[in-house]
Amino acid sequence: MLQKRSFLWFLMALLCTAALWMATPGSARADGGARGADPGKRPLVIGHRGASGYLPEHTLEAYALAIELGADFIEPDLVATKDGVLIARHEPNITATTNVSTLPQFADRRKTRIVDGVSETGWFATDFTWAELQQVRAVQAFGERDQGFNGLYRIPSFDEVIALAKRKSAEEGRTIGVYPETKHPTFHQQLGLALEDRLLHVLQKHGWNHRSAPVFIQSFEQANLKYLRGKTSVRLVQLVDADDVAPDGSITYAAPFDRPYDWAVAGRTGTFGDLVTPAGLAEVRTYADGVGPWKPYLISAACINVVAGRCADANGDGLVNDADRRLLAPSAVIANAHAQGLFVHTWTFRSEQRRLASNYRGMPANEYLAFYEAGVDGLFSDFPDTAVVARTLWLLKKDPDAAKCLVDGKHGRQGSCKGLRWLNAN
Ligand SMILES: [Ca+2]
Repeated sequence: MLQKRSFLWFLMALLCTAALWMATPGSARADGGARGADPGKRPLVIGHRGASGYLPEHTLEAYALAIELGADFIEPDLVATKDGVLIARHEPNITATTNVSTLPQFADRRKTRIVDGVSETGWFATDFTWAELQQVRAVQAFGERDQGFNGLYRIPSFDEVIALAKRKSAEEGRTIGVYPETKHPTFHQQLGLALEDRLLHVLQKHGWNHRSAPVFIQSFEQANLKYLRGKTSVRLVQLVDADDVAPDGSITYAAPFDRPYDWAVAGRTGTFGDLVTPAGLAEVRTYADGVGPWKPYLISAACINVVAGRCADANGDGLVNDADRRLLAPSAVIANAHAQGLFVHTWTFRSEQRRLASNYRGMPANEYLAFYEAGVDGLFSDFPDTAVVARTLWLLKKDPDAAKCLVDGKHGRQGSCKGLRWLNAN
């Protein structure tokens, strides 16, 4: 997978594989077609904030590692600096993901701001210039993950993330795409730092502002996607959030995770859940190409033991978490989205034991297998290596010929398959 090959060689292999695919009426093609909006495609593995399970999120190093581990796309969340540069951060508030609170030169930048109706105190990207942010270094935001890389890597711009994707594409001999998210579009618009045109400007600079570019633009808000639809043909994805999952596995809603924030501002009622009903999906289809529901919308899990209306420790480890839940049957959301011609990319896959429902028996690969089997077209993972291995296992289960490719390498599939690289090539 990490071996290099020339672009020409890659192109020829791609054409041969495509030709064989078209000519083969076998199970693999039928399986691909069954997934609706993306016929013939394998599910995409999207490196969520890079390989953020291993390295501090939203750094060039985390993105590069995700690519080395086999991710098809890397995911930069975008916020704006004071001087309008789009940078990769999960939030305008950079306190939890950087060392900014420890830098004396920026002590006076600590502020309280309202983000989507919620008061937050900390250091905000919108109070720093791009040049100033070069003094800041990223840290691992998850306490249970390796803190040994804290303070080493800087914050990249979106421009640099695309440049990395292009550079690594050439090195790897495969196309690596970017999956930017407009973070808190209304917040940025209210500050005069609207993200949308800036995002398109950077894509345009790199020649990636067109339909077939390896780009998806995602947002939890709706109005900015509708605006973007009028200005670009790049594929757009409506994200669908929620607050939590009740003990019975039903999805719960509480501000600010109850509805898109632009709905709240405009006085539109309803919840995120409305967007994944058949009527909601039909609305999404008018401006977007895909939908990105939180994974419990697709397969939820209920508490095994409920005491006084709350989840109880079912596995006896003294903790109450996802390991104390049992999976419910998959919902109809994927089928309903595919019926509308929308693809489905879901999130977020994480390997820690406490995040895995009991059915997965402590094996992260089992969770990926469940969602691939349910028909997702892609998923966001903090651990893209596991997502890629699980995809190979899934392909082996679905297509008996895939095993020949795995074992025989270039001799399998009439000389067209290249072992694991064939299995994982999109
Ligand atoms: Ca437990």
